[in-house]
Amino acid sequence: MGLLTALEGGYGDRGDAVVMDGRSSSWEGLLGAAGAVAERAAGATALAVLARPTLETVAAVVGGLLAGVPVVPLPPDSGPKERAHILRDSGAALLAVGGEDADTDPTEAGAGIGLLPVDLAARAGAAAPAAAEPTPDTTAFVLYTSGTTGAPKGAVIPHAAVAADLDALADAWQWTAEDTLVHGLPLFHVHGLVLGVLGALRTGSRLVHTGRPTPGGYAGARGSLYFGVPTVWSRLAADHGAARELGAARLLVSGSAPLPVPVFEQLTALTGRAPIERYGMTESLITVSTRADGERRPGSVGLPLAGVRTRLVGEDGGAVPHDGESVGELQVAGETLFRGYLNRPDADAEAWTADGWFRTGDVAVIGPDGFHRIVGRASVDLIKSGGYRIGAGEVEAALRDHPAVADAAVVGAPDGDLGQVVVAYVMADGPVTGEQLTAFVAERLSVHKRPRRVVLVPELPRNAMGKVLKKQLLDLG
Ligand code: MLC
Ligand code: AMP
Repeated sequence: MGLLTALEGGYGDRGDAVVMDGRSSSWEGLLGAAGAVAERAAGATALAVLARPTLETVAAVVGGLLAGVPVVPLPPDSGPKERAHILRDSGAALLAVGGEDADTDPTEAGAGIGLLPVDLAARAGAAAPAAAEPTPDTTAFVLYTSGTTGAPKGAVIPHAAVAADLDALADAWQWTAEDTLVHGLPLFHVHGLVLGVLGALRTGSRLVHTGRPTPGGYAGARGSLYFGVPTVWSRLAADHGAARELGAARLLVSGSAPLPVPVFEQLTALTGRAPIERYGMTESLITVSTRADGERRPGSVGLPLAGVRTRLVGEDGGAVPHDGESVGELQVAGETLFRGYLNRPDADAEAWTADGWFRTGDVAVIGPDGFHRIVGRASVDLIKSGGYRIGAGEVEAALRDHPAVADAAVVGAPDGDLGQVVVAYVMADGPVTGEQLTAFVAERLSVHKRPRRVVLVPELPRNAMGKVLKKQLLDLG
């Protein structure tokens, strides 16, 4: 049996598997459409999927996985610069598109890339040879994620890591086929796609995707298990009526960024349910979580999942005690880890320790009871806004492409709604407005990477080495 045990294992008589974009698909229908994709994709180097939140996207992703072809989700709002990088770097031979994108001009996909229109009514041909079962070591995904500098890096994630992570989460959250999972997260990241789609198809729980993660959408969906990023939970906590509706749910799960303690408390008061908080990364999948049957402590992400090991390392490379006070860089090891970055031996060399642990770049504290608290990031150049990871360097490079920009420095400023917002400090040498620069970035990269605020400055503060002093910029406001 492959990765999607419930889907492949005959849940065909249990009604709707997935409700998304106002339509629904049975387990059998989804498997049929995915089988047709698998038939077309078999043998391809990689299958890129234009990842709108639609049933076609789900069928395309499942089809790629069934065929043992690496799936490369493409953010639907990514501009030409980001899209060209992902398609070129991943070596994708095919781009799966659904419904509204089916008549995309093939030249738009890029030279040598074929379009694979996804048809939900399609079924694999009767004569189709059964696809050889992908081995655990087969690449499931190449997920593009931002580093501090440069273009996004492709994290290579094997089937075995996804399976191990979903099973560990099912154990921690008592997640079963009896659940109805609800979320409205994007389908091109770990949270919305790996947990939010494959988790349902592996456990056999029904999935209701709300399109966008709005309080009203969540309240109306009547699920037992809800996923959200902290921005979603803080917007929900501000809508008392919607929040109370979620009191009927079994588990509310927050992740992708720190859940502020006041939001944890408001949510608990309004729903009668203390949220589960869990921690993860694209590269490691989810590694630490509180448990359905355990304590849920505000400000804490809980304990390592089954199969995951964690440790804290100090700046001198020495072990940091798990005393609930000492901070160190969090390093992780275990079955859920990615294999490395595609085409980036330099990034691999930085990310892995000599003894095989992955450096998360997050700074944490571990208590004597094993509970983990994430206290920040080692670099100011990785920004988390609305749960999206945004590299300051990539936004700076996009700004510098503008003819009126002499130089730019990007920081993440604290924000009550999004956690952090992207703020750009720009030295201009021509006439340009902040709105124009925001639109310029939104057109080239994914829309969520656009600066929400642009400050035109005569000079950027620098140290003696010429390095921009980002902490000083943050103090400027
Ligand atoms: C706005 N829009 C623009 C624009 N400005 N379009 C073009 N140009 C501009 N200048 C449009 C957008 O396309 C969008 O359209 C709409 O305006 C609103 O977009 P937004 O302003 O970006 O929405 P916002 O309210 O900021 O979104 C908040 C949010 C979102 C919470 C809904 O940030 C979100 O979905 N976050 C989830 C991130 C996530 O899943 N992270 C997981 C990473 S995995 P339209 O048409 O779309 O409405 C990970 C591992 C782990 O971290 O641990 O989980
Ligand atoms: P991404 O690669 O988009 O998956 O982002 C991973 C990063 O999100 C981590 O390195 C953390 O900085 C952050 N993150 C994820 N979950 C949490 C959490 N529960 N608390 C704090 N930070 C988190």
